[in-house]
Amino acid sequence: MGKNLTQKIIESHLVEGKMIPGEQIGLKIDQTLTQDSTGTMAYLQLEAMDVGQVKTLRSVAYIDHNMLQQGFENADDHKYIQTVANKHGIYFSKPGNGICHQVHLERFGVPGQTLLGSDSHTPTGGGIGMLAMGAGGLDVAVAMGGGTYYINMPKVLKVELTGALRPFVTAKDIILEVLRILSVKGGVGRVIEYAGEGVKTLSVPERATITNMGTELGATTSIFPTDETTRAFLRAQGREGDYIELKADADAEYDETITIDLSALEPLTALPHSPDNVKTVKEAAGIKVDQVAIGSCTNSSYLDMMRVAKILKGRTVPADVSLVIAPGSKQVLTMLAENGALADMIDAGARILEAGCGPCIGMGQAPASNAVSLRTINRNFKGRCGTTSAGVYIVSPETAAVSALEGKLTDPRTYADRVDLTVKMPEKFYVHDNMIIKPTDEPEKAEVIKGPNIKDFPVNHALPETVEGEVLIQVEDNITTDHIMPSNAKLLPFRSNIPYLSDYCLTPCDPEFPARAKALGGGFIVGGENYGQGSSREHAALVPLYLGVKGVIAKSFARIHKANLINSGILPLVFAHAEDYDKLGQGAKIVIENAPEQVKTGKVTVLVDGKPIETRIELTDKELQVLLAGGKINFIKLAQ
Ligand code: MIC
Ligand code: SF4
Repeated sequence: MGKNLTQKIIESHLVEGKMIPGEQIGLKIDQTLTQDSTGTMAYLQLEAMDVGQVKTLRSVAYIDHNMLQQGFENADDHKYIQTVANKHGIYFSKPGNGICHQVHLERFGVPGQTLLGSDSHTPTGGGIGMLAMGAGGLDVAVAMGGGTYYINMPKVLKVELTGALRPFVTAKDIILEVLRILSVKGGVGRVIEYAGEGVKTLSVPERATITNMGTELGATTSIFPTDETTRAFLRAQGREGDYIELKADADAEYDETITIDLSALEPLTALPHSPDNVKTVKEAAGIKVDQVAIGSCTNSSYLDMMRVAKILKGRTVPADVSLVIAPGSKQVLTMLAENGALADMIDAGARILEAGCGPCIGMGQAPASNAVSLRTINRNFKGRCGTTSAGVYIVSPETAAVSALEGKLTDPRTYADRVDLTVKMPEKFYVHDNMIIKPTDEPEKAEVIKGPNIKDFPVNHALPETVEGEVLIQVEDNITTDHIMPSNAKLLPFRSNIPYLSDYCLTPCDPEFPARAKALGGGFIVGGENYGQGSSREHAALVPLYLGVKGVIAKSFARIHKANLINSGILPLVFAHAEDYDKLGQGAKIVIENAPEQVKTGKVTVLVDGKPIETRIELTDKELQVLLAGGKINFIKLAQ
């Protein structure tokens, strides 16, 4: 039987386990990336583990999220990351060099290698055939130290692409269609592997848009095969030597298959407040638009920006629309500046931001109250843009640019008679890596600088015999890590300061949660389906740990968040009978007796006000050891 591409890369990196879906496998990690908002924790943990020089083929530390420096905090974090990277053999990408995923694709990604990143959109690398996964900072730190990365062997879902996109229909519309079909939970436990005749019609940045936003499906990762298009992209980056051909065997088997006819697709949009709330732009057209933001790791490539510039050229953004554009990297921005496209954008009335995440993570450009904001981003969770009452619509760059000019959500095909969107892929990208700093050859002399904003992270203790406490909060389905640990311009500067962040934990669900958790000395969280979807931020586990949270009982968990809870020694329990959710309202008293013994069996009886309910705890052997030890740091210390 032939193998699919996912199985081939997993097989060549398999350190432990068997490739049977659902079973634990250990993978060798070739490359890692971190960004600044998760990176400080990752490097504090790296230091705590005494890793010395990193053992990967390449590790890169990016600064792209916390770029507003309205106080000393972000600058302190940048300095810490730069100095710690220098000491440990890690390349450092300076603020302004671009968004980690965009830059990594341009300058570092290698087909067929594994990449682990402390950011949920690390699967962007799947656009050039990497097996690229997001994880919590601690798992990335372990991988930097040469440690194995453990996951459950995913199922492989093939998306067969047929036909070719029609003009003004884009890669963003492909992934929105996949989200419409599968939903934000549909990718859980799966790798999404693209195949079929339609693949060759897509450029590398288009493939990367699709694998990037595969994260919103809850997938472990997404991947494209490589071909002459990949080779040409790497050649244009001066890296043809990194190319290898990768594809599934002709008789490869997949666990599931869906087919998408690219020629039948239309421009799509995800309505507030979920990436799977998908409609055609035509259906939603006409809504008055207040703000349009073009950029983010999903859609900030040279090709995206050139098409936007072509739409804007010689036209004007109306008085009541604010258009902001953030190109994805220094490379993209320089090329736009050199060929005049940047001038077309500025002239049309766009506000140009530095190359970074910017509005995507609420770092500035929060819209007005009740505003409608069209964005080319990947997730539109409520409040993430910085304004809770605003509605964010996810669209392609083409739909965004046309709608910005029209002042209302508009099907971009209405411009088909006015604008020719053909953009040639450059034969040579502009390459000048002066904002990528190589680590020192003399690490023993290198000093690590930690400013006062950098505080210790909390460490749990071994799982006790009896675990007890009150239900502190009961929340609904699809709670995101943006709910659990909100991120915005005010909070991001405190990503290295867990005590400070703890006052904001779960406040979008209940502003009283932190005070209650503190007053009761901790307790339990009760969740619905897909608890913890979204970002990889381990702060969504570390902050509850700091507040004394001992367990989360939910209908199901998102992959990365569940791993982060285990790494923090917090029990991720799943209701055996979903209807028991109703018995666990706020204030219910919970007792788990003989906790370690019960956890080992995978079945945990929880006493709720004295009455038993059944829960499951699905752990690999390694995860069980970690949980019993009270988290990964304790587990590693015990092993030393
Ligand atoms: C996001 O898009 O939510 C982030 C901000 O990039 C996060 C990382 C973080 O919370 O710092 C992610 O995707 O993992
Ligand atoms: Fe940055 Fe947004 Fe991408 Fe997260 S999703 S890495 S915040 S651009």
